[in-house]
Amino acid sequence: MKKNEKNLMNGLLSGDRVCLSRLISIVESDPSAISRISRSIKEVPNHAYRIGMTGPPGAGKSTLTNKIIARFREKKLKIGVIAVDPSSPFTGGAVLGDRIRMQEHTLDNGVFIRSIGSRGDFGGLSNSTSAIIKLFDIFGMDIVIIETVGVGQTELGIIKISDCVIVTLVPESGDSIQAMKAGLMEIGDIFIVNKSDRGGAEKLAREIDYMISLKQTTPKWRTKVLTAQAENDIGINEIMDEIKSFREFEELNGSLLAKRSARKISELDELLNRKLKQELERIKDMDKVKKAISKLKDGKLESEDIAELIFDLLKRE
Ligand SMILES: Nc1nc2c(ncn2[C@@H]2O[C@H](COP(=O)(O)OP(=O)(O)O)[C@@H](O)[C@H]2O)c(=O)[nH]1
Ligand SMILES: [Mg+2]
Repeated sequence: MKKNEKNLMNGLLSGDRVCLSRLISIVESDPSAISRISRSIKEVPNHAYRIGMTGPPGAGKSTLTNKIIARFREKKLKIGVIAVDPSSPFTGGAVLGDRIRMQEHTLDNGVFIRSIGSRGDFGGLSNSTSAIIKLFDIFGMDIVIIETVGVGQTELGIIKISDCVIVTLVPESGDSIQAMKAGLMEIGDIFIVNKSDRGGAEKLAREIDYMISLKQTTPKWRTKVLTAQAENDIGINEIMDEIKSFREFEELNGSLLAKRSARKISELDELLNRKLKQELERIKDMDKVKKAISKLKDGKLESEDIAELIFDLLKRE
């Protein structure tokens, strides 16, 4: 591990926010740095409960997050927030919006908010998101909230990194069919119809509830649809209760543990993929590989043959 990283890690472990911030920048530009960092400590605590906040732009995710932070802070819990900006020209202002919405917490030492770009990676989440969550965890956060925009199938990576997914919808953001198309119906553990001051919320809530009742596969847990007015601080206590119930339910029946093990396996998968790709760069005779691949295209070789060839070349290096 690099010397400055070591110093930063010591700072992180002693609760230095500047060190946390600098380490986040390091893993943001090079997500693989997290391997070095987490190897330098005995064990990653895996203590933080991860809440994923998703839904269409403008639904009120940041406003809701802001209120949820306040409730957790009443219990003195430490919270890390990652606001993922989809870096698209259409939603370019999102990061600024998130900052403004959560501004009241920026001076609170128990809250750390970071906005990051998604760079169009799979799942709409950058590779660095998992790494940042790990840093938050080592720092001693009790809760991590990840805010992402959920607009299409490619944005559903949130489910892979969260313990609990909250889907926020609004009456005017389109009907329940829209949400279903975006794949949001499948991923929510809790649904919120926000902006209920605007009318149409009860109807949308009933529609979503009906669709859930058709899809519900876990017999014991019944996903709820709550209505809220984030801006007016209405319905927030009910949301907090629901988060608590869901967490307790999953802790008791073992699903939380199962989810977390599955996540570790998929992390291992990604890590191996990355390492293997790095290994491939060691091959000097790339011309041979390229030629073989062109034969694959015109059907003269099969993919199995090429895989064999590549592994042979690797062994020779
Ligand atoms: N009318 C109404 N507006 C709200 C409510 N909650 C949030 N908003 C507004 O909706 C806009 C988008 O909120 P924001 O939290 O940035 O949405 P995000 O893009 O999902 O994070 C902001 O102007 C908020 O003030 C609500 O309950 N009622
Ligand atoms: Mg937002």
